[in-house]
Amino acid sequence: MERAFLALGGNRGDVHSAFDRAIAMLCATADVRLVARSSEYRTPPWGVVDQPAFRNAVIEVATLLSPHELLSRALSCERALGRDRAYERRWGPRPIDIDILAYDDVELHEAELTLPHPHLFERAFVLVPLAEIAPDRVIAGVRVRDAAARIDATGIDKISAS
Ligand code: A4P
Ligand code: MG
Repeated sequence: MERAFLALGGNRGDVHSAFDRAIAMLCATADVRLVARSSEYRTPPWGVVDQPAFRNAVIEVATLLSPHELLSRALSCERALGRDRAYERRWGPRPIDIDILAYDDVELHEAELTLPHPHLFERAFVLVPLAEIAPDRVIAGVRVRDAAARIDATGIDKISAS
């Protein structure tokens, strides 16, 4: 099985339960298994700042799916959880967003799927939860803990489990 890291984010509705449901759907078949799940973080909106705070988390899965199969699984989970891109603007509010951060050491440069994720190292809302579960993972030659130590994580707050 290959290992992949997925970023979960959302800022509309009950995002915590959307994460639970997304993870259950992603891992509903034997070819995707949950390996690790980070805490959830309240994060200031990035990109379009005039919108509610996000909740973000990162998971690690072991999978037999190819990168494209994993992406289509992620996109169908988003749709099942009520995401409709026709009513959204880029970087705007959404109930759930699932991005593939890295898939093994695969590099892809397609519009449909870019790996590792092109904005990974610019986003504290991704690096902080990723560093919690995979500090020693090296992505594109950079150790996650080093990238996380360098980024400004102002306003990123761990949400205590209830
Ligand atoms: N795509 C290409 N590469 C990938 C990949 N590695 N993983 C394609 C997932 N998808 C990938 O995505 C557009 C297309 O990107 C997908 O159909 C897929 O084929 P999208 O989710 O429809 O577009 P988007 O989310 O509106 O744009 P983008 O650039 O993906 O936005 P992001 O990066 O998802 O940002 N602030 C905080 N604090 N927390 C957040 O989670 N999220 C966003 C959205 C903005 N600000 C945020 C957060
Ligand atoms: Mg996205």
